[in-house]
Amino acid sequence: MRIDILTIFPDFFGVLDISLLGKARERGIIELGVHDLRDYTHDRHRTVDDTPYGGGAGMVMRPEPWGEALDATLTPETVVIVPSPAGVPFTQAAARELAQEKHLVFTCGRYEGIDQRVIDYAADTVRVREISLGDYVLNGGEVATMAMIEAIGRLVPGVVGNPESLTEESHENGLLEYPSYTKPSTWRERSVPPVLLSGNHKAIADWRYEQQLERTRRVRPDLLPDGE
Ligand code: 6GU
Repeated sequence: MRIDILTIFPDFFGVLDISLLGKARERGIIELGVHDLRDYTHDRHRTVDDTPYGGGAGMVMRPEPWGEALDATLTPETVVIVPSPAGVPFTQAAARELAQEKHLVFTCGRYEGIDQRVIDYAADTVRVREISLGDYVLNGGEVATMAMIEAIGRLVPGVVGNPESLTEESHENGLLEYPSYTKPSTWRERSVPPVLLSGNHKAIADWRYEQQLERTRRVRPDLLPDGE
């Protein structure tokens, strides 16, 4: 998979050199390009924003640098991801779908957003997804892009060594994860639930499923079908 990021804060993405994604890049599974939007400006001040037509607070990103940046980056196979609090909620299902794509381009907007014509222009030629991380506001798309790349990147085939570790997590079966324990079996007078030491695989699987249900009912009842 190839991922390109368009941003006015390219330094933000230095952390993608390390950890799991860094290894995937070294192994050639994921290719990453980070591009400074200001490289596509032509004025002395490298201007990327201006006041909104119709008035109102804040600044809007001008379309010209975005147009040139997209022209230099898009291919017919690209999916453009526009991080925005006004987008469709990001989910594990969305991450799974996007992990199958060949090329993702993240457009990190700042200020009050990007001139809408940029998004409409891109949507004329490629698939565009406006995606939100949740019901709160970030200053720009950079942190949201980082979160999405981490969620998507670890689902790209070959990135995580043991693919089974991906199927037992929160959200993969529609429920929150069961609690985990490791050695020692007693720590500060707290013991590990005895069933986990029993060697009875069926009993352990049943207990873990019950824990998933109990936790989901308690903290995320919205994830359960009605009546559970
Ligand atoms: Cl994707 N972007 C911004 N700027 N704010 C957000 C968001 C995205 N998701 C939640 N808040």
